[in-house]
Amino acid sequence: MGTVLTSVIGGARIPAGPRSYRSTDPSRTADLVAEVSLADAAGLVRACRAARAAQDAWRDVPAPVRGQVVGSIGRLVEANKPALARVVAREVGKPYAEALGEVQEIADTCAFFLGEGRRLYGRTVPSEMPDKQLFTFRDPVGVVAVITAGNFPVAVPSWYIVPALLCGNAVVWKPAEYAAACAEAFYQLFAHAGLPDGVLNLLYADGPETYAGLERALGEGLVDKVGFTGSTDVGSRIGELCGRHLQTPCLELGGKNPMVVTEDAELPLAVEGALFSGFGTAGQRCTSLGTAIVHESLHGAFVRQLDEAVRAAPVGDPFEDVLYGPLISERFAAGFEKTLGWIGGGHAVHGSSGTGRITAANPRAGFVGDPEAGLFYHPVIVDGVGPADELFMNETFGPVVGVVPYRTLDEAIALANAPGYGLSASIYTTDPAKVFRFRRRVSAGMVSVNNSTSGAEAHLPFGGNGRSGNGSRQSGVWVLDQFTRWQSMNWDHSGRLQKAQMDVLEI
Ligand code: UN1
Repeated sequence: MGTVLTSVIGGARIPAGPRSYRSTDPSRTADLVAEVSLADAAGLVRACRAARAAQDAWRDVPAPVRGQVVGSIGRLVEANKPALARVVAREVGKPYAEALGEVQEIADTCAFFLGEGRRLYGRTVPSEMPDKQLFTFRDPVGVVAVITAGNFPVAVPSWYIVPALLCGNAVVWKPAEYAAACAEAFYQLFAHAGLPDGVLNLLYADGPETYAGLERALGEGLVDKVGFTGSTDVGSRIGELCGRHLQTPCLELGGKNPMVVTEDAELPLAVEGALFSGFGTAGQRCTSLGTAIVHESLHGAFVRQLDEAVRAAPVGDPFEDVLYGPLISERFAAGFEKTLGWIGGGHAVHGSSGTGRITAANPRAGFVGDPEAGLFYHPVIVDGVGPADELFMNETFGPVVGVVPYRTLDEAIALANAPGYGLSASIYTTDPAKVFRFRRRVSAGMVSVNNSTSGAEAHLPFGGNGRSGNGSRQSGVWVLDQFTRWQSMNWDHSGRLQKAQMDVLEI
């Protein structure tokens, strides 16, 4: 009987409660990775209170010193990179090489915000009156509730938690329960870097209790900002809840990310990009490729070459050299099964020796590991999709890529925008005029040129439009506007009452 992980509120572990979740290895679902005790709504409210109490002192720690703490976190993460990556590969089935990259993304984020602690600039602004000076200051918002998914169980949390802490906020973090061991390891590294108790609270809970707790905490004025990464449906519920309390959350939701391949594109490059972003991470990135929109002159060759590339790519055990491993958990597998049901009679299916679960009875060439033991799925290419198909219109979160031919660039852009998401979009072309027309007209927070839809760098604004989010952006300096509020100050040293707009100097 192993230890049951419990939440940490105000620096102390809370006792295990009656409900727990068993997080298993998706490559060997019979193997337990962590058992985690689930807190209830009242636990989340208590965590927010502890955060509120701790934030008071943390906000007064000078920002460069908070930056030093962030720097220590980054160094600890670097020093423990292989160990943390192993937990990620084991618990969510991400290939180990990708997991190392994910851990690197935390270190990169810390490196960026270490320096930001010495900036956090405000401005001095001239006044319209003499002997008066205007200033702006960035202040922390207060308590930030962070709710994250398990497909990037450590990098994406760091995009919220690191800048939120640097800005002087306290955080209550609710990780995905199916990535509890990743969350625990991440928390341990942060706790050892010298954060005062209560500045980062870790709350293991399921969705319904989190929502109920958040509703109460917002009602009691205990939460000042919500950061959420997850599905569009849950994101819109969280957005509604925050709106009732006049808050704008930071929402990073789904994607149905298009790749346009123009008639002048370098085809092998486009095929390589489609393979990586469509099937890498088993298609479980919010930036994964949804649909390849390919000029009719290249369409046949593109499908053929992608089909060949997919068939040659090894799939299986994430600790081997594979393109992708299992789906993250039974819940993700069930969601993907539903998606596969969208494939209809009018579609041409390529890419594999089958659709659905890979088993010994339904094998796949190049499979590494034990297909019966885990949540492994065939890679699927579905040709001939269009706006009338669910598969074209909705996020799939699994190893399936749609393909559709087009004639004119404007037709391709219309197809790219049709599903109404707006996270990441890519164009493969050698024509700069097409690049700029595409960039202007496509609805996407992130555009790639001759590069795949996934793999954003950690210091550029990250976020989407439409069904992908509410326009908020994470990462780099842009995220500072999520976790700080501007305060303006005017200081009159004239020794008399000068009235704005009324006592303006005439010359
Ligand atoms: C996500 O899937 O939630 O751009 C984030 C990428 C990664 C992050 C994906 N750096 O693909």
